[in-house]
Amino acid sequence: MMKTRITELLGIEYPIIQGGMAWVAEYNLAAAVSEAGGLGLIGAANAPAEVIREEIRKTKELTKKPFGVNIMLMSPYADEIAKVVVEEHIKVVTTGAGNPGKYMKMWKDAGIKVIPVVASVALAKMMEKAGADAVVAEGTEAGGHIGEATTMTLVPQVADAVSIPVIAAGGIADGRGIAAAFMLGAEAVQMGTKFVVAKESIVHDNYKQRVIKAKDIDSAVTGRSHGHPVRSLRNQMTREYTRLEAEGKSFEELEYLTLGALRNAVMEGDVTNGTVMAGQIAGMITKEQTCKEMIEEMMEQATKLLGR
Ligand code: TUI
Repeated sequence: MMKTRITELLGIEYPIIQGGMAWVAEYNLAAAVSEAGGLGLIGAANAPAEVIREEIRKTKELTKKPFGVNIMLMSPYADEIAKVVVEEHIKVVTTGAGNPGKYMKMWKDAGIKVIPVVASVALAKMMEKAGADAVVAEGTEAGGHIGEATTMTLVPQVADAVSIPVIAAGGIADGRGIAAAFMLGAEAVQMGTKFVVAKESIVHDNYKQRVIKAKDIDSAVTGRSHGHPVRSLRNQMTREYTRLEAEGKSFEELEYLTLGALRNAVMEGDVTNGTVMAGQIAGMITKEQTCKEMIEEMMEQATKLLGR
């Protein structure tokens, strides 16, 4: 148990939120994190709205504790999913890869707690003005689609700029990271890469082993030249992408190369030509554990460090 404005807002025991990772954040993982006292999230990513409705219903069968849905705003189904979360009485929505302003009124009217993921102070302030209940300040250490600022620089600047509570993300996977985030002004953390290797995570074992064996400098960022930077573990796919990017290939051509590549890595275990999205902290993640073991171990370490 650790009380912050975030644990109070969301009705959770520990200030730990699971990232809404594409393909990874499905109902088994979301329910396991929520059951362990954190906030589990279903990652809607690019999935059709009816698939997400099913995921929500399956999560409800596994846990009575609070959980949320992350909506990836570049998804062609974002508008539909924005309505599904209202229809299914979801209590918490986080958003990524865009500005959720146009959905804010509908969600607030439905009593949903809205927590946009931001990568800049400007968007954090805009979101507070639009009625957000909190923001996730995600640093460039994170996996997947990222911004430019580091967690160390972004979190205190966002905390100074807004009055709503701030959740830190990017580069956190143990109690030291949680304690450090609190020192920077955060009142909770969001973790993705750590939960990829959870026992309850359905991710293919090849993918989990790549994360577990990764070293500090094993990730690479592709897509910067097109304004869609994505961090993943270096492999044949990132090398090929980087080569074609340097040749000046268009965003569409590169997207074709990676079409389905994340699914192939997560579901089929193709860690050679697939996209193995992971954050820089992968180098510190060395074993598979249950979500409960992860959360309890990290919270024990964090509370000691924070002297609580
Ligand atoms: O969204 C994420 N991480 C993601 S989404 C994703 S799915 C995907 N797959 C392939 C290519 C692209 C996406 C994988 N990982 N994190 C939250 C996040 N949001 N990080 C950065 C941002 C962000 C960036 C710019 C949010 C808003 C923004 O600008 C909004 C605006 O319009 O001003």
